[in-house]
Amino acid sequence: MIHTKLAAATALFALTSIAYAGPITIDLNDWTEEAATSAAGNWVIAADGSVVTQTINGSPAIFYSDFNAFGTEATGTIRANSTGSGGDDDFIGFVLGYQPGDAVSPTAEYLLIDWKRGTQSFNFADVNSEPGGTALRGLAVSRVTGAASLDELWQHTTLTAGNGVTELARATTLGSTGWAFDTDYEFSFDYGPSDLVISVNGVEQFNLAGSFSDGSMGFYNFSQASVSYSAFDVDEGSFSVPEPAPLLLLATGVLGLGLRRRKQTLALK
Ligand SMILES: [Ca+2]
Repeated sequence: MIHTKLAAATALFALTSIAYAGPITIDLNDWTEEAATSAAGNWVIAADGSVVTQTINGSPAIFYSDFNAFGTEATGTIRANSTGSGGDDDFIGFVLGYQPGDAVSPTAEYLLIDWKRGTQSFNFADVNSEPGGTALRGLAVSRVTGAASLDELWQHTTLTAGNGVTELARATTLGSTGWAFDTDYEFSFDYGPSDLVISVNGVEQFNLAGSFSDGSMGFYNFSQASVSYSAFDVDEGSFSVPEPAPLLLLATGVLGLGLRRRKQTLALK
């Protein structure tokens, strides 16, 4: 009996290892766009699937990956183009732990990494007559809960109970610094169930402990046209993640394995 279980567990473990090993090509054609309102984003993907450009100065829009972010170190680049931007100064960024439908889901929970070029007060007057407020210049990590409104995403706050945005931290050196036009910013995210480290151009900006959710990584845009995003590398992260449930049940009984590191190596197509 023991031998049978061991053989089954070994076979499963081998299959799992195979599933996550080796290079996987990122093709942005396999990613998915989503927003709470129609026509919020227009994501134009380059023919080779390596870059996507969001062209609309509009409501919050997300373009999310076909892989989960836990256990990975994912690197992506943002570039806000001056051409076609109208000289605007709004939000660009990423989401982590994003699940399909989260833009409108009352049970959504994901992380928002957004970066505002200029401080600005505004009232979207979109729902519940929520008050206007100020979006601060700089880079921050926030937790989005439920179907956050435009004013909540703008201000990083909760204005109507049951959903909202809670700012967790502002960046070490970019917390009150706006992004610049026509400049490549390489973001690296090392993400696990209780840890998040984010670097920008090799400088650590966040090192957070907490309780985080798995899901896609995604590109985020709020009221900023002509922004190009790329994701060209995903590798094994530093933080362990739980085994999938069926394997965990087998492995804890037979092999004593409770944790693993997800091995993913993805390369630019
Ligand atoms: Ca704008």
